[in-house]
Amino acid sequence: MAGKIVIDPVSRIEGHLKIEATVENGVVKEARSSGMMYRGLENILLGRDPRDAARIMQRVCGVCPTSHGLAAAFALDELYGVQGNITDNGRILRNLIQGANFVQSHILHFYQLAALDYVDVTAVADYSGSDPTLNKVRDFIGRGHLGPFVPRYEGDYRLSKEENRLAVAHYVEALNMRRLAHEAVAIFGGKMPHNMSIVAGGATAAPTLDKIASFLWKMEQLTDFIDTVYLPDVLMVARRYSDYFGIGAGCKQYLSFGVFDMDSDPDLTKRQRYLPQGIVRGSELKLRRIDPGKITEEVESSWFAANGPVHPYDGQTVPDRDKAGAYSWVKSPRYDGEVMEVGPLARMLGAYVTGNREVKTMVDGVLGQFHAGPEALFSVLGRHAARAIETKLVAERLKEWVLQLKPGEPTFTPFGLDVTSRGMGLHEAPRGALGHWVVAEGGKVKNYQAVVPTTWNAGPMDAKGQPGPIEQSLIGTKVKDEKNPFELVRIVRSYDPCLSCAVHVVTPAGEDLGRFVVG
Ligand code: NFE
Ligand code: MG
Repeated sequence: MAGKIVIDPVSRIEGHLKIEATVENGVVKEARSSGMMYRGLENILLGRDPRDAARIMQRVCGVCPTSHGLAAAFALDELYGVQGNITDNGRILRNLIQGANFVQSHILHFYQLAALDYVDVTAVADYSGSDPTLNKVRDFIGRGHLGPFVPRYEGDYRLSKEENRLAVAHYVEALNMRRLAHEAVAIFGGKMPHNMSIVAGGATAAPTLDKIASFLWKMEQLTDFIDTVYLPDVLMVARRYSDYFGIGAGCKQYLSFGVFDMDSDPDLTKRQRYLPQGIVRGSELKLRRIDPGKITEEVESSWFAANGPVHPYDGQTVPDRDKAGAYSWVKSPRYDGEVMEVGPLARMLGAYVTGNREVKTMVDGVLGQFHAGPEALFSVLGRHAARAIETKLVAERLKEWVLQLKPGEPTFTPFGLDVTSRGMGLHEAPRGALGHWVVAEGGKVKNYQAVVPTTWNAGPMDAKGQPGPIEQSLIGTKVKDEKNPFELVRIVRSYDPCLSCAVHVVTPAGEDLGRFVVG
């Protein structure tokens, strides 16, 4: 028996992703991950003042704009030659803006995007207690539509009624927590989404005592939520669905560019970062250094004019919607020709194998509860656990870092504008490794390329026939009911894909590049 499962769009992610899985005798044999929307921000930058990149590139996405602002700023730091002269205030402000966004994004992912794969909201339908939130949700779903709580995948909801109700109440509370985290970004970022503060040469916000106190207070409330709600909820789901420690492994090769600068070493590959840079292979559990020269993108299976595997400095973004054999607007990034998974799991593995004590204690604590070894991390639940642990770590660090700001001291280092040069910004977004590469001539952008976390994770097959990480995670998965493929959506969502980011490439004239039926 062979059949094809098409999920289009995969909802409760950001952007437009289509998944196709060929299933034989109940097991996925082939899988295709397709980005179904063409954008084009890299091309918008051509001919502009390079400083615009730190504003325009944030428009890639409303979920992780801080990361694009910061990746652009890192690339521009190098372009303008100030990468070794970022002040402590500038460095810390960037970390605070970025870190508060991580906290928001991870809470968003677990509750608003992923939780409903495991939590049955209909358990609230006959609620008769006094919790006002649950009463509101009961009345809402009692009107006959489940609104944001769909699609549901019947057949495998395993929490008890009480656990389901608790999780639904936390789903609503998480919205308030995300507001707090957004406000924390805006304290030093000016606004969220699309902060105005991260710029080449540092940051522009003035670190005043009232802002420091306000940021700290918000982080206190957030760490309380992470400790008492988010981490326990992830463990609750993990206990009921512990088989998902063995599902969705994927390529088992992990790449991180590192994040949260601890110094301003001019070489981004030497800079001390709180979460380290490097590659971890599941087979050896060691952190290996990265050579950024080995990063390439190719378009073998993407709707772009072919130019082979090329380094991003030489990359092009030329759409070709009629290309034979192509099936995605996402390109295929590779490191030294190899497929790499990026994201919180990659970062936590990097910290784990380099002996970060806190990470080791937390990761071993979770694995110990399930009598599992580190290989259990290469899984759907491994990704959720890594994300939750990272949220806790980052929120705790933010409370320390904000107290290191120096009110009254400079946040920004000036530079000259007439450059013919280039710059690389390697950095981590909540969803993983993010790189921006800029080439300028006579003070104007000549080329701009971004290689984005979801491009790594959701990219299609390359010329060597290697499927992308999400595709590899799907292949080999057992599907119980082809009409109700909950296993597949759980795998896809564990990556927290964002297709707005992955397909960041709009034609200036707004040309209609293709029409797709969304079924
Ligand atoms: Ni649109 Fe993004 C993050 C970036 S994902 S969310 O995190 O960069 O590819
Ligand atoms: Mg790109």
